Amino acid sequence: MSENEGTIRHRWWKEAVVYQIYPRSFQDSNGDGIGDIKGIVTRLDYLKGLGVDVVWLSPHFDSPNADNGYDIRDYRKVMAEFGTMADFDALLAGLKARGMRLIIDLVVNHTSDEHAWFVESRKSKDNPHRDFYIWRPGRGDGPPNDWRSYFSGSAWTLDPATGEYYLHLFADKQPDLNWENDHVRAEVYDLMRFWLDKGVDGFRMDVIPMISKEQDFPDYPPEHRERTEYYHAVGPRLHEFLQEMNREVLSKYDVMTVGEAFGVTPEQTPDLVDERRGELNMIFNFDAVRINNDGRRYQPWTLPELKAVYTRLEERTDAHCWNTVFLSNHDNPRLVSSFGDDEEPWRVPSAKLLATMLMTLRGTPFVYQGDELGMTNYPFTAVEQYDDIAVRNAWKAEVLTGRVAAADFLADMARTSRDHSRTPMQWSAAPNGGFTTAQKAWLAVNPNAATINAEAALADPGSIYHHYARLAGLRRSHPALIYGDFVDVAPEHPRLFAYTRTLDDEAYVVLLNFSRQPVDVDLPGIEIGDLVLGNLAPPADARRLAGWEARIHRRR
Ligand code: ISL
Ligand code: CA
Repeated sequence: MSENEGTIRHRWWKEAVVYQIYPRSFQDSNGDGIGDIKGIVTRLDYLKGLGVDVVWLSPHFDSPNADNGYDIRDYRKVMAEFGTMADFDALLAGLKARGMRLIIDLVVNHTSDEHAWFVESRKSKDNPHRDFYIWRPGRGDGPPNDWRSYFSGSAWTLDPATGEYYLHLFADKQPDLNWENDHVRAEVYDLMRFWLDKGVDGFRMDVIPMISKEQDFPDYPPEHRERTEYYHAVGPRLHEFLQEMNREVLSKYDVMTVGEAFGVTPEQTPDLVDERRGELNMIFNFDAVRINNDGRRYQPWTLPELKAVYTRLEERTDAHCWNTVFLSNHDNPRLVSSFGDDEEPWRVPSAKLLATMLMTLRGTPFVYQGDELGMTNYPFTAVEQYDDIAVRNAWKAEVLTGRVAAADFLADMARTSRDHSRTPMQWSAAPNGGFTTAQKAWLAVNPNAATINAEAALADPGSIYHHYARLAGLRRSHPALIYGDFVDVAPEHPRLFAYTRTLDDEAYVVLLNFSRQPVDVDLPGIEIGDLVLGNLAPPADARRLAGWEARIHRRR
């Protein structure tokens, strides 16, 4: 906050632009329809040209893919479909050679049920690995408590071998590790060292706030029955575990960490990221990305609500904390379809507007693959077209039981499904968007690849891709856009997001028109200054924004 501004410490990960790669959907190199590491290696110059500093690679580990790699069978092995350890090493070397860094996904709330630890654990009650997971006897004829899986149904599955239930907050093929067990924590720290010693630059930590569980396993408290993530994210030993992890491992390396803080409120954020606590560098707060859906149902949203999220976060995190900025990832629909306007001719300007916002809000920006092309949601119409376990399980639990009408379910999914972001990258107008030479990609390519693709974007200086590159360059060379104070100067305006970023005597005004209609900029007491970068041809009237216009001005 302003009074502490001078004390903010400069860190490479605060200055970085991070790009998320979902390897299954990025680039296939061997024609099997599945993206792979060799494919990524062929696209490193594309990333460098975009202005990427850090790549976050979604899970690349050996996995039976019940949840596309978020169910890990062997933490020290590369998924065969993605390639070999030599391929991974080549990726790391190729990134470093271009001055980029790599962070990988740390998925240690749970493993796959095919992990050797779980295979052992389920064998008998006295197996040495029994206590690596969370086993409890049932209550009456049912599970131990009322906890629900995020992929529908109970979070407990009865295992016939021993007649006990194991806990899985996600799919039944994703049993939760028992973090109370010292051996589990030691194993996790060890696998972290394995990858850090290879030279990776940090971790994105999957659902990390959920690792600690209340040991008497009570039913949900009434206030958390609906949004259970706010219960699971505040387990009693969370901070103790993270401080131990930091002491034992992270503090020994110059790395960055970002926690996927599903269920953490802005008020709780400093507990995880205040640098004096020695836990994480930053977290993903879900308030913005989930403003129009709860992960399942679509809900209408307004711009003042979205703006308020950023102000609330800003007010709760002082100079010892750092935030992230993201509005999409592999668990959410496409950026331009969710927050912009994916109808032509608004798609390009609105995608550039969103890029402007990501790169100029206060925090490390995370760009999800394909958003730099303005890729849109896929026109899904039938349940068979979806791959995601979340959709398939919810269909069974809600539609096949008659609780939700098929048409309503499909209408929600057409707006909220995770698969929108998982359709393959659109590299060119070639069949399957140039993603694969196979007849069929693992998930259908959006038919609009014929026009929305990287080849076209690279050739067009006015493309969304090149706008990202310009924004990344601007951010990199102007500390006020990184470390500067953030103030929303028109919080109530229904269509205009206008904010200042100020550091010492350098000040920017960012103006974003979130609508098709022009907006008059009337900001009493705010001098706008000179135009630095906009998404449309320079305006005739500096005080009027055209539909979806986005501008960065610099005050003298
Ligand atoms: O997208 C969701 C449900 O459809 C979220 O609830 C999501 O599961 C939650 O944000 C946690 O996400 C992470 O952990 C999951 C994995 O499926 C997601 O891909 C991952 O990002 C379990 O590992
Ligand atoms: Ca492949």
